[in-house]
Amino acid sequence: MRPEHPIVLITGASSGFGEAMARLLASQGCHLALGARRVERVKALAEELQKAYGIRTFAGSVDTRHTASVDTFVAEAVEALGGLHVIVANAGLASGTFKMWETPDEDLEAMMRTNVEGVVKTIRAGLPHVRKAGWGHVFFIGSTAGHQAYEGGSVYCASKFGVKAMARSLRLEVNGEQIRVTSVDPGMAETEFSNVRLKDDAKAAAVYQGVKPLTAYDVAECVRWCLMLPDHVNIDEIQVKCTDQAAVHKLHRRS
Ligand code: NDP
Ligand code: 8X3
Repeated sequence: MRPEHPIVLITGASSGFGEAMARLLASQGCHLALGARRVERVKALAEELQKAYGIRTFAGSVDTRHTASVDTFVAEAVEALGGLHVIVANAGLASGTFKMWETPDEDLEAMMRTNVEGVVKTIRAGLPHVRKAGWGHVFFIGSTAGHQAYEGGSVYCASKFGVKAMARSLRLEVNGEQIRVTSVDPGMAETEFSNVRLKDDAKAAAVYQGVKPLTAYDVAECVRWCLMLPDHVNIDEIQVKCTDQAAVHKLHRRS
């Protein structure tokens, strides 16, 4: 049965989409488990939201590339909050814009280990608790890069095509249980994403030059909407782009 105040676990809650989802879902009365490597950020956010909305929160350090780190984070969150209903496997990144044959191992491993392996590890650790609750929702955060490949994006696109495949597989695997599975797949959104990818703040700002990109809150709103729909309604995939972006390569720049 749907709980009045679902317990939601979000990875990558220290910035961008994860932080925005935490803020929006807290305002809806959800209890929150927030994780990221920059633990001081998630702790401050959890404390702020607990005070503002009277919800229960847990904040912990997690590196989703590592099984032990994920397992500990999830176990501590479940213990602190008394269960788990919703998993948002959001932690992820792009690292560089390399042609495939130029991709350094470091960037290759960062993307595949976080965007693919980290998602498996997060859901693998959390799903038994969602099953135990008997009602739940798993969110994957994919990308338009999981629908359309582009130059300089071979590994990132591969990882996000992978996310789409995992969401589709999991939906088949939990069919018959009251567990909904949604992939939210955004186009360009202004977060720390481009700063991390390009490792240069001026170049990151130029990505959004003359465009009105999605905000993190636009993406968080997609998650909120899917979650709040009645139990018999499952949104499989949402591809959401800003109006200025008709396709990965088709951007209307005003200046
Ligand atoms: P941000 O860089 O703002 O946020 C990324 C989050 O992921 C941070 O909280 C970061 O926390 C966390 N993270 C990264 N690596 C790890 C790790 N190994 N373990 C735990 N947490 C990690 O970017 P966005 O909010 O934009 O990105 C969120 C998701 O959305 C990603 O999966 C991204 O691929 C996807 N996306 C982004 C789009 C965009 O244009 N912004 C469009 C489509 C999809 P910390 O560094 O503290 O660990
Ligand atoms: C992020 C969107 O177009 O930079 O997932 O790959 S894009």
